[in-house]
Amino acid sequence: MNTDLLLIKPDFHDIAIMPPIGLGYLSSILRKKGVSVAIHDNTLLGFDDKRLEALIRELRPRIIGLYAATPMIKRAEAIVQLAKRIDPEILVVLGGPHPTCTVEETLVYADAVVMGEGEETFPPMVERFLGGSRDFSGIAGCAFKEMGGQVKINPARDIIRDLDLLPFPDFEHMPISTYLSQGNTFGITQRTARSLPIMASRGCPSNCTFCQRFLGKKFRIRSAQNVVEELTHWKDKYQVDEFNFLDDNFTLVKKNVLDVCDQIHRKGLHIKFRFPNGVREDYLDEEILEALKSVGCYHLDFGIESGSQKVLDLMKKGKKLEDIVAKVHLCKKAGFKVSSSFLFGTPGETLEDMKQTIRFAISLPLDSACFSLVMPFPGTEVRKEAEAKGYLAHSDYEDYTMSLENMRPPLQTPDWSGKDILFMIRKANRDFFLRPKQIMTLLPSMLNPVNIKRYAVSFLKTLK
Ligand code: B12
Ligand code: SF4
Repeated sequence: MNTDLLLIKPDFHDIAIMPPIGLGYLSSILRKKGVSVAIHDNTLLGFDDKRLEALIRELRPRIIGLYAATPMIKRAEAIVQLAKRIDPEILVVLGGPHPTCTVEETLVYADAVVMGEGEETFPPMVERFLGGSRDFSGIAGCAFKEMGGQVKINPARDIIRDLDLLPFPDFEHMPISTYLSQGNTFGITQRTARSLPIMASRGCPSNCTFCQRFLGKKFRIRSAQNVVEELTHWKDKYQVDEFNFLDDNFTLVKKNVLDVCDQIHRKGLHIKFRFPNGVREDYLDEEILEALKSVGCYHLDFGIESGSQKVLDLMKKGKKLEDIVAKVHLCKKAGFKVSSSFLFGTPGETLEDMKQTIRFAISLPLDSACFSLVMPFPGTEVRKEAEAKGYLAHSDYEDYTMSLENMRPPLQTPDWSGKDILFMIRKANRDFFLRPKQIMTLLPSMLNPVNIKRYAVSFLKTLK
């Protein structure tokens, strides 16, 4: 079989496995242009090199496109090398958060990189390559190696302003029934594993120093009609009634949130949904909460991040502790499950600040919490600071993950070592979760068969 393009998400021990919507968008657009596309999610299918080689030999793609977040970049590089061994003429293009922020590093082994959103940049590259040229000059938003091996970085492409113009992601050519049946929820409090991801908006204007914001600072949202059309489409097609909104900052504009809720209500769509990537609690008020609750939102995930005002300011969160307390109580009163992430290890933070964070997390009526390390991802302000001050312990990207097992923390400062941080995270997990009230709150989710394997086992490891 000859395939024009094979899109791959490399394998990685992900905390949640879901259809990769970014690759899905690229596939939908390219298929409309007559390009033959296959999508292979190795986080789901877990092929070893032998099976990947067999797949590539069977599909004989002319182009391989790989998604990569930072912790999976080494695996992505290994797949590039595998592809090149099979056929050096295959064009290998990388996209996603890591390649976008490490263009030159990535072009040491890849042929080209797409920086940021790919829907407008990748199709002209594919068309040009299938037409016989490897010269991507003049295509904004990409970088590539010229024939002589020199790196050429084209100007950045403007963000996509009207997201309604995009088709829905191509779930039809993904093994959706496997995603839905393999029993994996996105977070311990999720109702069911039979859920699908959706993105209603892109971009975030906030300035958090640890965040990459690689889809841009400018916030754009699809029309409420377009979002609800997509929800209805997947519900009807796959009998799915739960959705995970992956937006960076869905609640930024109140009117948008109310419009989406109103549209769900008008269409009589019965669904459940959550925001596992987090919403900013400071934008929520009683009216928004009531609207969200009335159309099926049952869980709110926040990025409170710290219980120290000094650290919140260092992170440039733009929040006050007292407001956070008030909002968490408001959301609980409105009947939502509430959880939050907390980050340890911002440069300038002390061990005392971390203890304050643990006390703060315990003082809030949270259903769940996730304590992890600040990671100096390329492209973030934290990384620039760490490099300037000599705080970077190493750049072994496989360790830039939330999994604590055998992890070597990539940051150390005069206030703490990597070992101190790991100790604090384990202490936070023990102090927060091993309380009778918390155990009772989480027990039903922990005993849920879809969660027991993935969460209960890995959670117990974080307490050691
Ligand atoms: C859902 C999600 C997850 C899910 C699944 C990820 C997935 N992609 O399937 C889970 C929960 C597993 C997860 C885990 C992690 N995540 Co996450 N996640 C997200 C989230 C919220 C949405 C991803 C998404 O679907 N985006 C929407 C689509 C449209 O964008 P996209 O997939 O990037 O694709 C577009 C472009 O990147 C580009 N593109 C992508 N791939 C390709 C390939 C080719 C060939 C081309 C040409 C173009 C291209 O075109 C696409 C269309 O425009 C993003 C935030 C965000 N705004 O993206 C964070 C984000 C990707 N995650 C992030 C992080 C930090 C993590 C973790 C490292 C957390 C941790 N410490 O463990 C882990 C590790 C992930 C890994 N596998 O390596 C960071 C990435 C930082 C980095 N440099 O890696 C992000 C950007 C959040 C942030 N703002 O900091 N994540
Ligand atoms: S962490 Fe959230 S609020 Fe902060 S910049 Fe990133 S997406 Fe925006």
